[in-house]
Amino acid sequence: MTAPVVLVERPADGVGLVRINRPEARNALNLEVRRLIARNLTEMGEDDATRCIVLAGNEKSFAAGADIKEMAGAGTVDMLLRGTHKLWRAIAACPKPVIAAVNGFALGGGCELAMTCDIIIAGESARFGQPEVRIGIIPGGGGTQRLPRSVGKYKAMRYLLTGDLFSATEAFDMGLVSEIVPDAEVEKRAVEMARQIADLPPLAIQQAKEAVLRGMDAALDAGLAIETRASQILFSSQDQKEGMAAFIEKRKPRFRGK
Ligand code: CO8
Repeated sequence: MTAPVVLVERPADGVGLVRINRPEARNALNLEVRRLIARNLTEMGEDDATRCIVLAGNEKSFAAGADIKEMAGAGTVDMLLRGTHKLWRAIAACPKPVIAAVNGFALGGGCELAMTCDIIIAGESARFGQPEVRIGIIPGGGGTQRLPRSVGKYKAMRYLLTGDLFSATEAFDMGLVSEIVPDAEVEKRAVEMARQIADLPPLAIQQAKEAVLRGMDAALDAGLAIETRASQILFSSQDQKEGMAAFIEKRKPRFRGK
């Protein structure tokens, strides 16, 4: 029997782990992998017990891009019918925080997948890149939009137009990576941070994520209005009362997600 191409673990403490598992293809994202990632993130997004999600690959590769062998012979209509943009949208729409644990290659669709996540923890030898132009296409999972929004036009163009790969340190210096850790500790650190987030009041976490993402696509005034509303809404939550009471009473809060 062949191993599933995506593995799912639900460790205790509100953390869900989704692992891409195609080591023989450097974790290339074929349609099945993308469908399973989208389905699992959607399910975990709706599951009250899951408060933060870690998306990981293996020690050699987070994901080496879309599966080139699967699309080499495809025509425009085939690509239209595959409708992979809907899968990317479903992944990006997950309301819970998603942490990418990146070891090895995060290339093409793999780099784009990491960029749909909210936090990127990278191993020291991780390699990022959008090498699509080298095979006659351009990024199709948001790379031409999310990379410049994350690192600025001139750094983004430098990599999008040459296809050159860049290191974890370069990614960190450009603002694409949240934290670099030794390769062997990537997943451990991602799960540790996910647990830290899972312990916090989930409504506040979700509102924070939504305010950042919606605000990034808006003018400052509109973004500030989104933040103001989200922050005011939280004053109706039990967790706000509990969090502030616990601070005043000098005790640990017990958040219920309500
Ligand atoms: N797709 C399919 N198979 C792959 C892929 C891939 N992206 N990457 C690696 N593999 C396979 C190789 O073919 C090889 O298979 P086999 O053993 O059968 O020959 C196996 O994985 C191991 O690969 P390598 O021997 O090449 O391993 P190395 O460690 O020497 O190199 C690299 C690893 C650097 C990751 C190298 O494999 C590589 O350059 N891969 C391709 C990277 C790339 O170009 N990614 C971008 C793909 S396109 C994309 O993501 C955007 C799609 C947009 C779609 C638009 C929709 C509208």
